[in-house]
Amino acid sequence: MTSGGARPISCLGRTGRALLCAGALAGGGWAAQAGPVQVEVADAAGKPLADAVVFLDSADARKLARPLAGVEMAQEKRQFVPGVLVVTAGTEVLFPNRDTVRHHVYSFSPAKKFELKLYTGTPSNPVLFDKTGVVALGCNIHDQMVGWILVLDTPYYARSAAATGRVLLDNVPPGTYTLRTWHTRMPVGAPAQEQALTVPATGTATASVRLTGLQP
Ligand SMILES: [Cu+2]
Repeated sequence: MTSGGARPISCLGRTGRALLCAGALAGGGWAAQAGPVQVEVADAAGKPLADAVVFLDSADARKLARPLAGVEMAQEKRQFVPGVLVVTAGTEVLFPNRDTVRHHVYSFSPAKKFELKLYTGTPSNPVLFDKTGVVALGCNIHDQMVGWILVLDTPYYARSAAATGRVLLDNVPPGTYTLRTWHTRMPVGAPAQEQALTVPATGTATASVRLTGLQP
């Protein structure tokens, strides 16, 4: 099961040692060896797919994830901006309304159920996203408004580029990860598609993802 004999593996073993290792990583440790991960995302037909969110999960990654600061999901011209927001668990998000009409933002998603009743301006209380998962946003007044917040438990995530479907994740420490990919065109409630990924101590890790079951 183990690979890359030269690579420090103390982090990958028993949980009792994992904390120590996360500390070493944060302090520089073998983070210096962290390398790039390149992922190509395509649809079932092999066509490059933009705007997929690719993220790397592992026990060590979870320990390094921190809440983000100053994050907003605005409403402009009766749309959520950005349409897709990626945050780490524990992040508080403000929902400023930059339109002159009132919005009434809600989510019924298991990862976060909440409601911001009819408002203009910025509600003073941010909404805390403390559970991982996909949060689908809607507005009670404007049925066409749809937004997404993807709540992750890892600092390693990025979005696939237009035209190429490529994702580059920098400074990923060596180790074994679960590479997960999510897209708004996946059926609502579907889990992110997953595959294993090993990041070697040196060189670039590469992976290709084919997302199946996408909606038009
Ligand atoms: Cu609205």
